[in-house]
Amino acid sequence: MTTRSETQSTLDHLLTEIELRNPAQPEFHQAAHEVLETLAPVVAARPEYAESGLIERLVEPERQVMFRVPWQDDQGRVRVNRGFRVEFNSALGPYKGGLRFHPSVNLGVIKFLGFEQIFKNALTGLGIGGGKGGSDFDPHGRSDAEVMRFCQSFMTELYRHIGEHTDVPAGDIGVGGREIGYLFGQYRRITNRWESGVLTGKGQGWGGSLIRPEATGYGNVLFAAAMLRERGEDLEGQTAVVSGSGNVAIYTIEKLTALGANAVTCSDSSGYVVDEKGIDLDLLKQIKEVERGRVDAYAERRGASARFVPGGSVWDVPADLALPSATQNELDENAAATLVRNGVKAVSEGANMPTTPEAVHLLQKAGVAFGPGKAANAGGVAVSALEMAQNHARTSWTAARVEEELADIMTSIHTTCHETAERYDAPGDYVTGANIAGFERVADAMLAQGVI
Ligand code: NDP
Ligand code: 2IT
Repeated sequence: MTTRSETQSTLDHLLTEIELRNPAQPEFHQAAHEVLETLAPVVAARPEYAESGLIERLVEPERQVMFRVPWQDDQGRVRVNRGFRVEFNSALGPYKGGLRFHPSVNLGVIKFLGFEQIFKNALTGLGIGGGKGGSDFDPHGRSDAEVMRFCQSFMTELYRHIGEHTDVPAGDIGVGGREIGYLFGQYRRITNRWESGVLTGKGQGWGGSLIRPEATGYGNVLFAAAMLRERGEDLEGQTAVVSGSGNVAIYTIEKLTALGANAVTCSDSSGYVVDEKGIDLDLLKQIKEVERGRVDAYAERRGASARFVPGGSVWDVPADLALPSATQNELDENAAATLVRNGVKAVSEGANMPTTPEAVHLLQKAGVAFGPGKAANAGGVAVSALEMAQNHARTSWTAARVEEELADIMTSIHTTCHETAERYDAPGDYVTGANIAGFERVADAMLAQGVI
């Protein structure tokens, strides 16, 4: 029997190998580190994992595609971006995961997101593998026509790698309903197939699921509520700080408000808004979803209760709950210390890896309930899988039915993480619970399927 400390040193050695084999990919190293540092108990208890080279296989994507995306801007100038699709693991089902369009995208960023997605998707229990893609294209300030031409060029290469039984992309940062529409239109045109299950996050009326736009934010709030329930509390009357002002942030604020909490902030890369009366969602949706504007416009139009803080850290605002919903590494150790000083009770990740490892440790040490993204934000991909199910059955479910299924899935993910953490002597540690529970599902499928 291998001891946990022997296993940990094997895992540490593997992490060094990962860094050497994947140079200049700090986000991927970070994601691998965060998972591998919690796996020693399960790998020590199940030697077949180490004997079968399972972790070495798991950290190597099954396939990585990189391609040129040429397109013409409104002035007729030719632009060139880089496209990515990392098909990380298909042991549990077709590759599934979003597409991100943001200037910071590179292979390491897509690999971190794809790696996280493997465990997240396993936690949903819905038979989906892990993948992620995107481009360093920056949609900010681009016209609709430019975004359409970019999406068409992107799909002109991507189409040959995806399919309803192969790889099913969806949205992420910079990719919402508009982009999914353009991508779907081009896929259909090139392939001459009505293959609705090839993309999720589609529009209502042509294969999209009700509640998919809301699902990530709603799901994260349900996860936060489940963590609070473990401590004998609920959301009623709690003050919440939310970062971001995109898809995830907006529907996080909507659900928090519906369940009696007061969401007082939102942000974008220009700064943050604090609104003592609680964020007015109609105004925020108008500015962000209709006008595609910046958050300072919110403060300008809202009146005396709101102010815009340029730059600045949204985590300076005192609150009971924090729900980071913008991007990776947006909540660092200093921010975590401030949150703790201000009495935060729970932090639940709507974004992927928004909390730095140092900040996670600080929060956990201070006794704050911490919901890692791969569990807390799994509601989005879960409803994507429900969209695929509806597409396969050529049917569409009511909003009430999808919301009920989403609530059941989030409860089950919470229970799984909670019980797994207890089983491995880490009560209340949702990071360990989520990593081990997701890992076991994928690892057991890989073991059963041979050396793959
Ligand atoms: P959106 O593009 O709709 O919104 C992103 C928001 O985050 C914007 O307010 C944006 O501000 C801000 N943001 C992005 N990058 C940065 C940055 N580098 N610094 C500061 N602010 C930034 O994306 P989503 O809401 O879909 O995604 C938000 C997070 O949630 C991401 O981490 C994503 O991976 C994760 N996620 C998304 C899911 C989904 O279903 N959409 C599912 C699960 C997780 P600005 O416009 O100024 O850039
Ligand atoms: O990070 C994520 O889980 C997403 N961006 C959603 C993926 C999906 O396939 O719905």
